[in-house]
Amino acid sequence: MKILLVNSNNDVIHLSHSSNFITPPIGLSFISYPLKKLGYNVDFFDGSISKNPNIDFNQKLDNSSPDLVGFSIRNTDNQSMLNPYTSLPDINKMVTNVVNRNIISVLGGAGYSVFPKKILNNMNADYGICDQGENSLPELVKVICNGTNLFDNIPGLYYRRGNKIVSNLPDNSGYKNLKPDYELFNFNDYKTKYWSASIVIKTGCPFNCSFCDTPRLSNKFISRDHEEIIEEIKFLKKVKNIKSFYLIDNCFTSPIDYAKELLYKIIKADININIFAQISSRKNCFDNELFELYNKAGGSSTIIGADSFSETMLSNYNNRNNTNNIYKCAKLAEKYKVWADFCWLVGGPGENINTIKESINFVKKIKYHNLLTMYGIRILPGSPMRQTAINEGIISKKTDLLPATFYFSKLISPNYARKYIENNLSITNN
Ligand code: B12
Ligand code: SF4
Repeated sequence: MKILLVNSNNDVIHLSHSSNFITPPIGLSFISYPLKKLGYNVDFFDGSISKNPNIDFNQKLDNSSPDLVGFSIRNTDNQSMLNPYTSLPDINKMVTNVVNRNIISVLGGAGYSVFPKKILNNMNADYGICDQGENSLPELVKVICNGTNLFDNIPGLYYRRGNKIVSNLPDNSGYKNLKPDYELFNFNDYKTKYWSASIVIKTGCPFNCSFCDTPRLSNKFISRDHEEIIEEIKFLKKVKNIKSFYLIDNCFTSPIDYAKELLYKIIKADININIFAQISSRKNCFDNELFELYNKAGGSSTIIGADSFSETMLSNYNNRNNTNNIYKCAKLAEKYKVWADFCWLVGGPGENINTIKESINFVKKIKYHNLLTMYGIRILPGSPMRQTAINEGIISKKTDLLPATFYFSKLISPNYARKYIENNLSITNN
């Protein structure tokens, strides 16, 4: 069977505000490896770096003649209330092209997994796989090849039974003992000024911030072994000449000992690379030693998780952090010359002119490289924010959240908040 894997988000054109955020399709590389190992012929197309994705994709289908196309949907939308863009209509054009050619279609990816049933239904594809796909897609391909229709044991599979879409529980076991296929794509296509490759460190999260749905994947951290990570970095440096790495981890410095040990091992391995990871500003997630190790391991930039600089808002987001910690973390970044980007949300429950003034006053006391300001909270189905929005009458229980829907505090208007912030701070809006 010939399989074509497609990175379907049209990022270069539409997510250009985050051009530093180009993401190598490592999810697909984790899927390609076992497929090739089973002897399947695997080809690749990337709509995220094509200027004419539909034309180029059509040509790819003509040349490659696949029996099955797997679409990776990383983002359903850009989560921006001010400049909204949804990727789904463009992706649907590609899926429809495949469906019309009677080629088997399978959907997957982080964005798809937020709305697995709805997207499968709307796009008329044959199958969807929610969450991790490296075991499920090869399993599905085997079942299709054998013609057994034994779908029940394929984790995360969404498929049609009669008029209904039925599903199995997903695989969220993390990335231990798994190999990515680094021959699938060319890393040079995804170079940013911060990183060229991404390495999974851990998945899941035990925190429960009200706007986030990551704990849906796992409410505890699932960490990879340090040795496995170092081997992957060494391989990419030696074979692909990659020198800068994004460490995929929602909360890299929690638990702090795991992070310090990894940084220490990177230093000891003497591989001379640059790293970029999100440093958490929560209590016990940073100290002098952490920043020193981060710096020595090649970390000269970071995003410091903050979400707000107002005590009230941090508490309203159930962030389990306070401004004192954020301040100390920012000061340490300054001391160790780590360029820090901060990202904050404006407009959550209880946001008003006073909480905004509080945040602005705080920001004036710290040094930052970029301050990424996101207005409104994209309501995600699995997040506690959905219930808050229902309670406040912003959405109902039946509201379809696939078209990007945002929460914004009724205590201040988005335009007023934006103008006030722009008049008082130098920022990057989103
Ligand atoms: C790390 C990360 C980032 C980093 C990426 C850095 C990098 N170098 O890659 C940064 C901070 C830059 C980032 C930016 C953004 N991100 Co982000 N990010 C993530 C995060 C935490 C992990 C993604 C990841 O790499 N996972 C590890 C890889 C191995 O897994 P994977 O890609 O998911 O692939 C697996 C499965 O999905 C599946 N799979 C994938 N493709 C396919 C295809 C088929 C056919 C099948 C069967 C299965 C399958 O199998 C794979 C292997 O197991 C996710 C959270 C999450 N829930 O995953 C959010 C997430 C993907 N990001 C999200 C968003 C919105 C964004 C931004 C748009 C934010 C913004 N406003 O700027 C940008 C977009 C950037 C871009 N160009 O795409 C959302 C998307 C939600 C949605 N509804 O669309 C997520 C899900 C977070 C969330 N819950 O809100 N992000
Ligand atoms: S925002 Fe970050 S820390 Fe909070 S629950 Fe989500 S992944 Fe965890």
